[in-house]
Amino acid sequence: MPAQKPPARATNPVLPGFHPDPSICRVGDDYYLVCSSFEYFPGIPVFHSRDLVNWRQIGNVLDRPEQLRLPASMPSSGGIYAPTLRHHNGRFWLIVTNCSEGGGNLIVTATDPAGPWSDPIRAPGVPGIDPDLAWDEDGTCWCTVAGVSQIRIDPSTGQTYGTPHELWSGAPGAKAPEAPHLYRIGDHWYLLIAEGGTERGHGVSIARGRTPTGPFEPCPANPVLTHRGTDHPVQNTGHADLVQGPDGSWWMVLLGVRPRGGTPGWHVLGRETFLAPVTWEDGWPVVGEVALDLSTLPWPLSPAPAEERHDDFELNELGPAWISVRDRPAELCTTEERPGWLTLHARGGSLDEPDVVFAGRRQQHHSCRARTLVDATQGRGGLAVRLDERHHYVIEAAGTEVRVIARVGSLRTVVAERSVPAGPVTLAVTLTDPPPPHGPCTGPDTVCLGIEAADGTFTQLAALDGRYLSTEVAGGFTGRVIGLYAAAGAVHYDWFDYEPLDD
Ligand code: 6LW
Repeated sequence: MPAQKPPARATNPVLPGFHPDPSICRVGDDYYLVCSSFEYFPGIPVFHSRDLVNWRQIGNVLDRPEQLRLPASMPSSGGIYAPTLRHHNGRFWLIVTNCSEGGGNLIVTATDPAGPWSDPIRAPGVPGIDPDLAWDEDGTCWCTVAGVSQIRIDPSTGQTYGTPHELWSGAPGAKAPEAPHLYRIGDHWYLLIAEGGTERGHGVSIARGRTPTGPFEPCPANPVLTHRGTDHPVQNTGHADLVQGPDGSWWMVLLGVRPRGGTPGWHVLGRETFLAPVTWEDGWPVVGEVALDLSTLPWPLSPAPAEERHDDFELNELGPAWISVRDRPAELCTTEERPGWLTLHARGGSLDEPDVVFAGRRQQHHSCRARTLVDATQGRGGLAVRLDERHHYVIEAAGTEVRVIARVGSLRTVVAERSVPAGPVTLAVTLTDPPPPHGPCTGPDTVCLGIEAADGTFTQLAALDGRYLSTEVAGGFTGRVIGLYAAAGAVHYDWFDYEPLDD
């Protein structure tokens, strides 16, 4: 890895914000990583890095409607779960479960991970979620799934052979043995799994055997990684994948969360991707600290890639970080109708509907500000902090009226209303630490929603407790996404700006 100018940051999480279930592979000096995307379209973000710390999104695997159709009825946290990315025989292979109706396990391939990826090959004989692909020395491919069981597969056709074979399910009695990955390392085959559930009990365990089909002997030090019952600032650590660097070093990517506030601790950015060093002792991996500060890594880091934080909507297409709920029909979400503006046409009645026309980006910093200039003279829409269709705060414009609406579970309330002059208005949301004093009941953050005058003066209309937009309250597998939507008519956005205030 050549020396380059110092990076802007060397910190965990290496992919902050809603980036769960990381799967990684390396080709030469290049690492590629993918994550789950659930109800969002395009699906499965793909990242590239040379140093495992600075990642740049190079595309999305499922970015064509023919590859991913999520039904209108699908609730949040359905859809695309837990991909595995591998490189074999000069191609990238990705297997993933579409947990929505009519979905199932799918395989796609590409020669360039930036795309295009093939149309999906269905693999109906794969017996569960969290599928993994691993190739034996003779080219036989094994697909291993949560549970943990395994079946032989031809990944080029999706055809499976024989009946599923139980492998090893982690600690006796531990819940949710899942996220298996199978590797040939030295003289052994290693079966890495997550167990204990994706909440505070999450952990990573490993077993080894002489063949890819077992039998598997558990590592005496299992779980090789867990933060359960600790004060570590990163919790829920699990769902991991291993990778070896070109220098022979080993690394683990894993998911974790950063709970904030009083008890029980609320995480609002979803499950994020972290990096940990791995060493080997007696043929078993030893996972190092999941450190927030990665500046002691043993190699020169790449410069941090420029991030998409301001969008003037001057291009025909939205960049790869933009995600929509369920789908993004070109006629409902376009930068071509009014050049230099993003136009959204409403389909459902509000952000409470699973088929809302929405485009946003992941909230990646605990403290941040998002703003947009909206023209809602022909419709109703605005700026949202969205966890799911039942948990979101919005500041919405319609003609000369601006309203703040809070949706929390089955409650929906207009929190504030204000008249504004006719014409475009700047809507703003600022997310910050809750004001002191802090105690056991303090929430994770405060969400301030308001309008900004032409001279930059901010008028706050509401300050809401962020706990109601946390996974501990809402449930599910995603994290906050901040974005734009249309609830009625046509709504035009001149620009969108996302600005980190800390981290
Ligand atoms: C995924 C499972 C998990 O299928 O959560 O944390 C599920 N791990 O492996 C959804 O991401």
